[in-house]
Amino acid sequence: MSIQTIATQPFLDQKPGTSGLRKLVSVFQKPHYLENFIQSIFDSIGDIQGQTLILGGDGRYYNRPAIQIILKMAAANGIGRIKVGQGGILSTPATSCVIRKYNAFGGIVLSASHNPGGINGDFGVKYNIGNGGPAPEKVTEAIFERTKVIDRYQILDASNIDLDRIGITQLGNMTVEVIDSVIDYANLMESLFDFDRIRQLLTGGQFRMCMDAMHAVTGSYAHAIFEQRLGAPAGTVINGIPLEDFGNGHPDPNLVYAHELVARLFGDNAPDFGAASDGDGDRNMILGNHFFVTPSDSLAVLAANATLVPGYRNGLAGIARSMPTSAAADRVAEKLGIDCYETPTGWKFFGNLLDADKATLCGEESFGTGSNHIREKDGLWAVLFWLNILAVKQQSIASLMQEHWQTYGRNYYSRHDYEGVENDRANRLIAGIYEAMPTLKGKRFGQYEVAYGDDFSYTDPIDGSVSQKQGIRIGFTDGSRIVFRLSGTGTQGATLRVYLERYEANPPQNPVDAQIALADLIAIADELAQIRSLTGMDKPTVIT
Ligand code: VG1
Ligand code: CO
Repeated sequence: MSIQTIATQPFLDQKPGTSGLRKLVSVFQKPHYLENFIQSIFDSIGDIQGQTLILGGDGRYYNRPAIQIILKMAAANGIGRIKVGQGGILSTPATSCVIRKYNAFGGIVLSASHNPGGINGDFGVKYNIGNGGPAPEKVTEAIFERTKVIDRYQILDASNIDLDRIGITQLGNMTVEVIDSVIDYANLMESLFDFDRIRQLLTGGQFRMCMDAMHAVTGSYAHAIFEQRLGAPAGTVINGIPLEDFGNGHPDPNLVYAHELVARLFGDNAPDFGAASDGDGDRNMILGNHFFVTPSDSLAVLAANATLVPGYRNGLAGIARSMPTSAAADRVAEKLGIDCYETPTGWKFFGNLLDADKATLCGEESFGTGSNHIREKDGLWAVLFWLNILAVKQQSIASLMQEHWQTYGRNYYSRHDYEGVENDRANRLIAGIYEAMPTLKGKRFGQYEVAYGDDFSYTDPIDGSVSQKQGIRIGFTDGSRIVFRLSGTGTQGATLRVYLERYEANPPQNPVDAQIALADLIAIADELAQIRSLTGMDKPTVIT
């Protein structure tokens, strides 16, 4: 086995987005493309000689070949040991858990998360640091700078490792340990939640749940946790076999893409509880019988009820949410007398707050919720948290939400996505809002008056790093908000995200549909940004 040094040339499009580098599979398959990016990671993260790394992915197409390449490159670059998930599988939260448990130097997650997979779909690579969380911007920027000048990479000339057999193999001077993908993560979950109580709920014959793994990585974890450890009836987990193309689906747990689950929860004889997770297992959608819980409300409910759950019995140090996420959690924080932090979009911004114990729970409107148990958002953790609360309160989701809104008021909230917009058109739209911004203050739109318009900028309270241009906010005098952002995870064209929010202190007993409650703001967003005329679309592609 010899180390080969291969000459290469930079690719100029390897800038990591909101969550790692995501491209079409065909792009990653170009000669040297993956290798350049991996070598750039190894060249940018400090002294890795003899260190331990964690490696795994969401099982999408190209996962296995990519893992073999990365193992050989790691061995050639002097890494001491790699723990790799069996079959190349590790969900994003499980990777974070394993990095922390074994004090690894960092980890590589192969995933494009909620983006479609398969030979014509997307692939992705992200690097996580030693705290288990996504690399902060200064690291991803260093990696990007390196990709622009890279001229060689190192790889071991060796045969492939058997990824399916648990055990230890030598690859040159490096030890490869194939580990069970699920056990460490499942044990962590069992340490946080009252499994006995959840088991009673799931086996008592009264309560029925359905967990849609969307043929993505969560399948393995959900079977082990719900059906084996918690005794839920077989069939509780649907679409539970991970497939390389996610069964041709779009593994994004929202009302549009998780249609099978939505049909069950909004159909006849619906279960009491439904949940779905995304490609790499870090997102979650929570549904009740004929009821959708917005992720922003979900964060607020978990925070308000946290002390019912063993792992959070002693209360919360603070809450953090991304800027576009609704302020529902802020209301809870206020009542609890704890701080609520507002960060840019992307889990990497929560890492410092969690490490410094400023925040215990974190959440994003994009179906991401998590806590200080790891440093990633965590889909199944959120599902178990909800189940633990429901097991204690013995209440339906609808009545729990209704009670929550009566106590805290309701933040009507919705996100409208316009996917696949031509880049030029999207840029023109954003430029148009910028142009209008200086004259917006004081302007009236029906009953709404603009209080401020700005581009969100964040100064990390722990390390002082500044992140600018994180989304345009238009705030109104009554506290309502419209936020505009372009996605940083898509791979084709641009995705415009419009976030709409309005607060009502005394919402009616019978819940009002958010789209109706937000109708005026939806019209104002269109007037402000000329969405329909500039995108050429008369309605969003996804509404959540
Ligand atoms: C989206 C979400 C963001 C999330 C990111 C990664 O980013 O809006 O909240 O952190 O995806 O999630 P963007 O830039 O497309 O809006 V995942 O589950 O795709 O790793
Ligand atoms: Co994800």
